[in-house]
Amino acid sequence: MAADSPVPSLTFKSLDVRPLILKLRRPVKARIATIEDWPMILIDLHTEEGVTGRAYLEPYLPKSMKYLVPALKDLEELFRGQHLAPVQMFDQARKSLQFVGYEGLTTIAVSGFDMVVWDTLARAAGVPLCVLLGGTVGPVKSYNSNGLWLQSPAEVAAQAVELRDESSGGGFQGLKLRMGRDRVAEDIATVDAVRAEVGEDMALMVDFNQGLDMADALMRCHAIDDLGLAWIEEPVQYDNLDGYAQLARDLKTPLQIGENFYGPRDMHRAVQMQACDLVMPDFMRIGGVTGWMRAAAIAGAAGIPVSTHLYPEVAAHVMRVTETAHLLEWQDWGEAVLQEPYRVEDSHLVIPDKPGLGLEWDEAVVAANAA
Ligand code: SMN
Ligand code: MG
Repeated sequence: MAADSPVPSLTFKSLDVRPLILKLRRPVKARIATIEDWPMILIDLHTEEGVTGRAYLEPYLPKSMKYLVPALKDLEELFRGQHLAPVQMFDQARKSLQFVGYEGLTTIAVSGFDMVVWDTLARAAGVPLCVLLGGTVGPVKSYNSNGLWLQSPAEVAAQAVELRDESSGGGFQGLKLRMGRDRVAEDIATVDAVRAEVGEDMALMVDFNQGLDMADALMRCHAIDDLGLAWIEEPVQYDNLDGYAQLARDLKTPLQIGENFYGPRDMHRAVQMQACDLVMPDFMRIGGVTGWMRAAAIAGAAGIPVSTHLYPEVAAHVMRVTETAHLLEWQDWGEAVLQEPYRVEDSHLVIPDKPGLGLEWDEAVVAANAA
């Protein structure tokens, strides 16, 4: 590499991998699971040149950290002394695990590794990640996904107002509700109650969190098909692409899937099968930044709008270079460990003008919540 390159040559030295558990302010109460403890794995990448990058994983189940931490430490062994090149490292890391399969925990570990490599490189270059990726710093349209779990219509409606007001300016312009109460009438009553509080202009998305079988999904999705919803998310199990293709054909409301795509090829398959109208990959499953860029190219070529799932900081940067960028999912469950969380203004996430992702840990919070 030329000596005056704006991206310095970096050598991988070591990885600090620290599991912790945060208490959720508004526990997840979805059809698929109840979550009160939010597991996080903080990943710090050190280079021989003294640059340190930071990223994290949020793997839902505290027990999964028992497998993910050693998997990340294995990647540390694999890359010690290597030149830092995120795309090449991504392919090498995946190939090193091909024999046991791409899906599941291996992809989650590789995705976390990929995110921290990209952050390190952007920090060394002295630019925000979105700039390194060929974009510019700017606002990213977001909706608030911080709550609206399976509670009573009145509770959800009151919380919708709270969530709307978590953005400065005129407040959030989109909210996501969770669906799948015992009776479909309760779900409809919840949407109606929220509408009555936040008005017609608020975009409302609903998420069934894979909670329905096909028979229930047909009945329930048709029952809510005229409510003017922005999308219906994951009504059935994530890998039932035949079922999704049928629902996508039958429904007027856009069908949203993607948080369970393991790598870009899963998105390719869903697009080919016309299993959805919208996609929303998750960073720990799609393959971090590298996997996102490859998946975003598929969605872009197919003309399918792309939203994000969790990891709002990484999401903000890649959305600036995503051809069919739709909406960022704002979610602040890991915010307590950040010295300076990203801000939301007028329903747009604000990318700080800092190198990389610009994340610094609050070490007191890390120490107090170590798992
Ligand atoms: C979700 C995300 C994380 C935990 C539980 C539920 C949900 C979403 O599927 O899309 O935000
Ligand atoms: Mg979801």
